[in-house]
Amino acid sequence: MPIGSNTILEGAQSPVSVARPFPIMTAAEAAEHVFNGATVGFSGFTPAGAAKAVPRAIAERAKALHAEGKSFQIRVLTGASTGKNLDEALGAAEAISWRAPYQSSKALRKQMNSGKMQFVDMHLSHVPQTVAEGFFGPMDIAVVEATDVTPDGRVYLSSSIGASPTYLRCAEKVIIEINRAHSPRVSEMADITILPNPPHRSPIPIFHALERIGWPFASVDPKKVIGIVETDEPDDVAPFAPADETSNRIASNVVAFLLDEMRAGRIPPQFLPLQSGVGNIANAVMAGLGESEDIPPFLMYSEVFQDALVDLMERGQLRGASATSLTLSPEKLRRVYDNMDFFGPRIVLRPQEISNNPGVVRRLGVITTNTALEIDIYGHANSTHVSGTQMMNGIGGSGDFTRNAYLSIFMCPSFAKDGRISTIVPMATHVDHNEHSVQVVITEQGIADLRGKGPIERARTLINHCAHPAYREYLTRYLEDSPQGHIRHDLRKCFEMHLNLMESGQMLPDIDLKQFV
Ligand code: 0RQ
Repeated sequence: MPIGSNTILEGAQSPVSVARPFPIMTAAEAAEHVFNGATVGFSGFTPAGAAKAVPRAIAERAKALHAEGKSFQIRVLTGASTGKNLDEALGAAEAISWRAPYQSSKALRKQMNSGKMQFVDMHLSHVPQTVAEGFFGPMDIAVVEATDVTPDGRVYLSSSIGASPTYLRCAEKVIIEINRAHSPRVSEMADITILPNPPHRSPIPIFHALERIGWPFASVDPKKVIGIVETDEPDDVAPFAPADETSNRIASNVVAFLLDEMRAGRIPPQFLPLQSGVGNIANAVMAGLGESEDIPPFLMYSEVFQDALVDLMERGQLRGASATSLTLSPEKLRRVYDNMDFFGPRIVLRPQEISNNPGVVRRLGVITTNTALEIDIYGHANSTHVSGTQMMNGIGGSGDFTRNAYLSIFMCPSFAKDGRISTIVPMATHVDHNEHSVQVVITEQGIADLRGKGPIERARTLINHCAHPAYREYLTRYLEDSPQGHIRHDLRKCFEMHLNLMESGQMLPDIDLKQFV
């Protein structure tokens, strides 16, 4: 039963190529429609399905205008991070004045951390509603990658759904990149609905990770489409590096923890759907779950379908996955496209307000695994700001899932930068996930199960099980010497390790770094 109103037309079940009434244009011609100060909504959730040729052309236009001494910057919304054709290209051209909701670009990081660009770090499930309600003002242009668009306005999206259905609906003008590098059959995975704005919402009828409730296409008013740009470019998703020893140890601790939970009856024998963050640790955890003979074949209710999951699905260890993007390296994506009869029914791609929906995550009982930069001894996790000031990527979907998890797990190595930094600290310099939402912390050192423990017990467990041994004595002393309180903190010393790092390049200047090799 479709909900919402992705219903300009209903019923088509597979892409139909028909003569298009829309003008075909070059990327440079399309870029001419983007004016200085415009708010542009691009497709893309990770590099998957990101617009490519038009953002590159906008970057070129910005560079040319800047060379003439003219101002040209735009406000950029996407589903999440993108890649070299979008964030890196526009960032290098200094063509972005304002960016939301997530990024992982070196160029943009530099600009936002030096105050040259504004960045709004958001929960990804909030993005479509925020745009639809007009909180960010009008959206001038949407640039969306698709495999096809029909004259009556069905847009068959490519390898990600993200916020594109909302951008197509809300933008005043639309440019569509038709990318032939994608299989047109990718739309068999799409399940698209747009939630109506409050108070017109009803429960989202997803009772199983693979339940479908919508349509295989997004909708656009054909009158808004100013042109089509044709491309033939794969998503620039880099393959994962082989997991290092630390990631493998974290992965085996996660597997051991989940097995213990199953044995104790706190995870049912059929298991519960999993969410996984992105990155090398997350990839190693997924691979570790697949290798364990004791973990039953499971489902994912997550936001990103990444490389390790292709193998797991082929081996039958992963029964199915709900996500919003197919973030696969070219080789893995080709394997999926070449075997659509197998993968098509097992993967559902949803808009990000559904893939990350708090109500659905809570209902399905999702077990979440995310990564942090630092976690304090009481369980507050910082996933975004190095030393509380320098933005790394953003909160992404980690908050959507963590806050509503059946079981929320945070993972990180116990140290960074060859031991100069402890990731377990007295007080987090920025809090993305607080002690109320973080239930379990896992490093390569061990597992801290914080459930049911008061603050002091949480601190002892975290220090003894997760901190690197080189930092345990300092952290224990900090805890025991701090003034009594429900939470013990010494406000004069709580950032001593961070201050040491700033001043001497090492959180504890006296420890021998050789022990971390
Ligand atoms: O530095 O890049 O110079 O080597 O931070 O750290 O350990 O390689 O971990 O790549 O998985 O990233 C939290 C950023 C972890 C990521 C974060 C340094 C470290 C290294 C990266 P180098 P690792 P990862 C759903 C989930 C938020 C969004 C999210 C993230 C670099 O997982 O962005 O969860 N999460 N989304 O050396 C200073 C510390 C440090 C540190 C690590 N305490 N201080 N530097 N580093 N800890 C997905 C989406 O939403 C799309």
